[in-house]
Amino acid sequence: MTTLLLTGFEPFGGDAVNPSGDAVREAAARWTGPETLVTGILPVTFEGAPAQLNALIEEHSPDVVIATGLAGNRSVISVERVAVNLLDARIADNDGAQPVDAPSVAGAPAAYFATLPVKAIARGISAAGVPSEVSHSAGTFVCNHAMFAALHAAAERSGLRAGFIHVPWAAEQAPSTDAASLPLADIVRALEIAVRTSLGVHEDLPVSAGTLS
Ligand code: PCA
Repeated sequence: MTTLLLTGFEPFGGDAVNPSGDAVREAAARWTGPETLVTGILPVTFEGAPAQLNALIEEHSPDVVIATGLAGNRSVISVERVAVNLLDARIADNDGAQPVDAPSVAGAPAAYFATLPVKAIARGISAAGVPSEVSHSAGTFVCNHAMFAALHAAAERSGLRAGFIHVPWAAEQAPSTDAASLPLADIVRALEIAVRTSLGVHEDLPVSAGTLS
């Protein structure tokens, strides 16, 4: 049985909601299989997020991991391509921890690339009418840390593929009317397309999704 682990995050930074967690819960409620979809909502803590993610991987032995989180300054669905082995927190996490210039995993490579078909995922989401792009930075906070943990696990477990998706605010919950946002239903749809594409596509598209600067 093929199993996919899809995670979102709890709220952080004083916000009451996190659209990644809401979208993951909604995607789980709508899931029709036939693959097994396991979901989890991770704490926004440097200690807890990788610990919980690794525990879910141990427990369920998924074939694919897609972790998701909020990027409140972005207006499109960002399919992350790179996780860096660096923690540099501009704000404290939900434990009050604020590491600066620490490794995500000591002794691991400087970076990992996502092992999901990031271009096919971004194209598929855009083709469904939801704006999406391939992103080359997941930041240096807890989301990058979780993505690095997932890819570190994937490097050590044969057959596991992993990646990360940042989502904008959900329009229904955006903290201000100025904040870029997408309807929650569009975010849910984007995650469903990411799940289906990750399960069905093993070689990414031979097209550029690069940037000049
Ligand atoms: N976004 C944060 C951490 C949790 C979340 O949803 C980030 O981008 O690192």
